[in-house]
Amino acid sequence: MEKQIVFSGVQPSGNLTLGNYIGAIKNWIKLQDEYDCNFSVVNLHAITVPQVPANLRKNTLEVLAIYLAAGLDPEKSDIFIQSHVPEHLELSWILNSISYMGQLGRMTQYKEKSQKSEENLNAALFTYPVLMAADILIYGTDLVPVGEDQKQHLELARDLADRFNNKYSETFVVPEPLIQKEGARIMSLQDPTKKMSKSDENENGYILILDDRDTIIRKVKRAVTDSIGIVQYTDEQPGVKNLLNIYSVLTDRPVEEIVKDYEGKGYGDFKGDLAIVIADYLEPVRDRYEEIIKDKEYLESVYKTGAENARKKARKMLSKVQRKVGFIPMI
Ligand code: ATP
Ligand code: LTN
Repeated sequence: MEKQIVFSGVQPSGNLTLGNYIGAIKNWIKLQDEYDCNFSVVNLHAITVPQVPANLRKNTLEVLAIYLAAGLDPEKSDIFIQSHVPEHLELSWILNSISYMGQLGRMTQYKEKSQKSEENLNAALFTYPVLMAADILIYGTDLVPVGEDQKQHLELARDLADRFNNKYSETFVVPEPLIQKEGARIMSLQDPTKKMSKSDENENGYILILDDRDTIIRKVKRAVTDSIGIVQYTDEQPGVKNLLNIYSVLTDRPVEEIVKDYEGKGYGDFKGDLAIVIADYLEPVRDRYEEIIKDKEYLESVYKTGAENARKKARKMLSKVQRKVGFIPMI
């Protein structure tokens, strides 16, 4: 039987957080044996908000190195930089022609980000989810492992696949989101009603995958909790709830068991132990990262091979789509 197809990506729009790791990358690792996987550093998406070119360049290689340090294996998966596979953009133009302005205007991420940049609102931010749909549909993707915040974009990708299939005949697979129940939405350590985000202006709100031990301990200690003072899992204590979620995913232990361990103990003990759990978890990733990021030749070989393989697959789908919409092949 043919393997099912997986696609996912992270934007090189800053340093990756524990939220990106738990919500996305960590879940990709275990898919590699069972699925035909494609993982991309989605730099075309990153320029929908202002970027300093030198930083974008640096972040792109950093994200790639984090992928590899986390355990993505170029022998098993195609790992590539989005702009090296321009077919995504060609498909995205065609999908734009069947996308409704109204639906794009209702995307939560667009609404949030456009408010932040009102005076200089760019068109790419608006059509961003169409490019994301192209990323996914061009590989005939069955499954898209993402965090909770991407659910709406995935719904759009599904709509576009359906709409195209109905208008031009069966072409695209309608993809399913793969959202892990635990850790789908890691919250900010400073405001547990907001998601942990790499673009947060308060650096105490997030833990970076590459943060050192002391920084991790300091940030966890400063995490906002409440005055109730009991380690328990309830909506009235969103800060503690978030910390328990992180603890549980990283140790693979049920929340109830962890809550029991802290019966009669305060937040100090709990946070102290959690900081060590996080630091121990990230340390080997950071060590591998330090090795990989130095090896530019290796990084180049990974993204070059990844893009070559991805392009072969992408071209096939693109030609099919072009034929269906009435474009004449050159030869
Ligand atoms: P930004 O905050 O700059 O908008 P981001 O941190 O959301 O970006 P993305 O590149 O947009 O990062 O997301 C990459 C992946 O990480 C997506 O699958 C997304 O769902 C997941 N993700 C991001 N933040 C979290 C979080 N706080 N909890 C769980 N998953 C997350
Ligand atoms: N929109 C995503 C990043 C992204 C993506 C994708 C995720 C771009 N293309 C395709 C999954 C599949 C984000 O902002 N997290």
